[in-house]
Amino acid sequence: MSSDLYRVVNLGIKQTVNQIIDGALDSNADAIGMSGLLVKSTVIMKENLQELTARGLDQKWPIVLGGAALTRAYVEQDLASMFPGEVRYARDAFEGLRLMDAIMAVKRGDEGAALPALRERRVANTRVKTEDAPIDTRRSDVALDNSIPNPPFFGSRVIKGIQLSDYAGMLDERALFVGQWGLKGNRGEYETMVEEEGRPRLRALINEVQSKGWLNAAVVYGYFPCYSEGNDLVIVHHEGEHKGKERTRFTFPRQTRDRRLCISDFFASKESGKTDVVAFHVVTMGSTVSEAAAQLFADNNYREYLELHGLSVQLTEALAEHWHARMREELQVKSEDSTDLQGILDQGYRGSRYSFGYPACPDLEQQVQLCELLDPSRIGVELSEEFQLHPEQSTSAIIVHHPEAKYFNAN
Ligand code: B12
Repeated sequence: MSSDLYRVVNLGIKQTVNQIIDGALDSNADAIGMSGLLVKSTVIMKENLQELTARGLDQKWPIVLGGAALTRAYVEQDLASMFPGEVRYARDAFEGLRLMDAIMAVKRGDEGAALPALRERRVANTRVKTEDAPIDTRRSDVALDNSIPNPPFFGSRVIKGIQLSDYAGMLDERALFVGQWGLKGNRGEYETMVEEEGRPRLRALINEVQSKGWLNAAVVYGYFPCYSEGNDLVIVHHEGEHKGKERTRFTFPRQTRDRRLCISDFFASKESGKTDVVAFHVVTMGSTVSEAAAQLFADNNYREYLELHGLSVQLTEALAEHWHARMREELQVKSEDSTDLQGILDQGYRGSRYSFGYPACPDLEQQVQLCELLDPSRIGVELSEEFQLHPEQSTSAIIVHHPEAKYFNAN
């Protein structure tokens, strides 16, 4: 299959719809592509399409959308039904290219040329609207007789200057090489690429970022007394005049099917009279590496940008994994850990580390309570109005010790 050559004018991240329209007009674009990584971007995509329509520009450019936050159904059913122009979803860059070929064929007026059909709505949405249904707060069958570990302290602590050698062992090479750097091939080819390109480049890049002092790994973490109440997890004060009284609460969604799991079920209930313990952390690689990556991007050094950005985000994950392991050690449950890295990456340990925005706790807004408890500004991390952490190379989590706690989808 052959493709035309396309010039991509990269406008950069967090552009307003007006900047996108101006960019498309300035460069006389044939199509507009937008990428959405976080839930919030699904709303922004919709608003952008509405704005294009309001300005009478909906027929001017076909729109191609992609990114982890979007799904084919959302783009080709929900968005397509409100956008008079053409909008399509691209699962990856290759589908983006195929779409561009079709878009250009239509534009040239090639005989029989057409954009791929929109995905059809397969089943009518028969699920009862949850807003009208009473919220199910009945506990699931999660065991209640688990032991509750003793944390080494209550409250939060800040750890700075963590050495790369401490957490580099948790780096998920596959996620880096395949997911970020785009090394792909069949099994044998992939191994050769990893040996000949991936690992040598990784070693060189790690030496470079270390010698330049770009990595400033830091963590803020803590343990808090708590109990569950229905779908809520209630955090209580551990000291002072309000000791034992409610400090803040998180509300988690409950599955409507399967085991009807809800994160709060993993904690001792109010009625049990027991006090349980929950942990949280925020980890960051610091802002220097973010700025270095942004500079490469601004200088049009895309390959270097892709490599540095990819490494820095995977190191963020590695740091989160490493600190979670430290916390299991502190809670004295680490003896249950899997002995190899893949086992650890597949949650081969007691409990789980959930991040707000992930399927078991999709509500990003609850990062607010988490940040109140930990005050990550002490490691230079701020929560934006859109509940994103800055610098980008940061991640937060709620750490649950219950042996039955594993990833699940709350929908
Ligand atoms: C790496 C990663 C991170 C990294 C870096 C994130 C980053 N800014 O790059 C770190 C560890 C920092 C991170 C943190 C968080 N993350 Co994260 N993360 C991921 C992960 C595992 C991979 C994303 C990635 O880099 N993929 C590689 C790139 C190259 O792929 P891509 O972006 O999908 O793009 C490809 C295609 O989608 C397509 N494409 C994309 N856009 C476009 C556009 C066009 C026009 C076309 C043609 C194609 C196209 O082409 C690309 C190449 O194939 C995803 C899960 C996943 N598997 O996608 C979650 C994910 C993005 N993260 C998620 C969440 C919730 C978070 C946190 C909020 C968690 C938390 N509470 O801390 C934080 C937020 C951080 C912040 N600063 O606010 C959620 C987002 C959920 C949502 N729908 O909003 C995801 C989807 C995980 C999940 N399954 O729930 N994360």
